[in-house]
Amino acid sequence: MTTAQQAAGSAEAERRAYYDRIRPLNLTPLWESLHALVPREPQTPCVAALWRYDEIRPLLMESADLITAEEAVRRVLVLENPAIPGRSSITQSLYAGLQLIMPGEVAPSHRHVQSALRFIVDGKGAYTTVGGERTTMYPGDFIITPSWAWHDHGNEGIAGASEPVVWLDGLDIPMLRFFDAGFAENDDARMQQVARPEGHSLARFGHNMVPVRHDHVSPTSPIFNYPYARSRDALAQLQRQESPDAWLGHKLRYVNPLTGGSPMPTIATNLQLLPAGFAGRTHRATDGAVYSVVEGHGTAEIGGERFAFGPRDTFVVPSWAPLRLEATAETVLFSFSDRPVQQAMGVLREAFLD
Ligand code: GTQ
Repeated sequence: MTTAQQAAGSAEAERRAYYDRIRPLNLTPLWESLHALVPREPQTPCVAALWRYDEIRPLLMESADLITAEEAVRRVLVLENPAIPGRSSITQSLYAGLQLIMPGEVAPSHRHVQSALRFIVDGKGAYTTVGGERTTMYPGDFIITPSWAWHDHGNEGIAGASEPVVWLDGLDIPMLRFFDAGFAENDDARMQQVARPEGHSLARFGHNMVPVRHDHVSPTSPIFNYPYARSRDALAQLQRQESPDAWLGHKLRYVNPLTGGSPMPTIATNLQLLPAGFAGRTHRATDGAVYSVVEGHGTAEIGGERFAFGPRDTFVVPSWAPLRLEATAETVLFSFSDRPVQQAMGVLREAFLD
């Protein structure tokens, strides 16, 4: 050992001894962790993952034999990012789960500070009641439960048919946990009184017009069901009338008609169409995103790893992971992310590569 090495070794030993002495005082040296705390670029612990609906559906149906929606309160299989098990998180900031409601069941009324979105994946004829207005669910509908709004779900069927209904829940649960700002309460009644006719919010706010006199002050959109039929129609027309973006295909974001911003203060939502044969270029963004496949087949190449997807599958793209989308058949993807929060903080970054 050289003299220089000996000197370095004893300096290191002195430092360790010093760290040992300051630890009982709840002190730690920044210089040992600075690079990890302030990384050169995002270093998410999360990984890309895909959940195949064909694999999950039988397990979801099995859960209906184990527990009722009433007893479970919400009968949901949580989609956990495989790299951070036990945290009920699909990304660091977002929660996702697949909720099942069987014909005749009720998921009782409650409210919480956490905002929720429902993206209907399978089956029709369930409803959710939000703040006294009911909406019937059809596959592909994007439905919002605003922060602190009473909500109960049920499944009474429609047009004489009744079937299990499954939707993707997206919530800002990890964000609220981060801020330690969560409150929740159960309703006295199992189901809310319906106070307004179905479709009332959409009639008032959903036609590029808003009532001249209204008292909607919440940061969440006054529209709480963005029906698939309408959104899909817009994409079909765009596909006929313009060429797709080389990175995103035909991608529309949902808006709050009162602000032009995202319908939920904490979560952005999008619907995009990839024409058959689409081979997208690579892009990345600091908002990791959750995708639900509505129609079609293709491949998501995430950080170099290829995931083949089909209808009703869910996949997650971690923050800053390069994403390239390909479609073998005409494909429609719903997605959500924490983009509005990053925009409010002025930290959102994205890059369009290739
Ligand atoms: O439907 O209210 O997936 O409160 C997680 C928490 C759904 C809901 C979830 C919830 C709900």
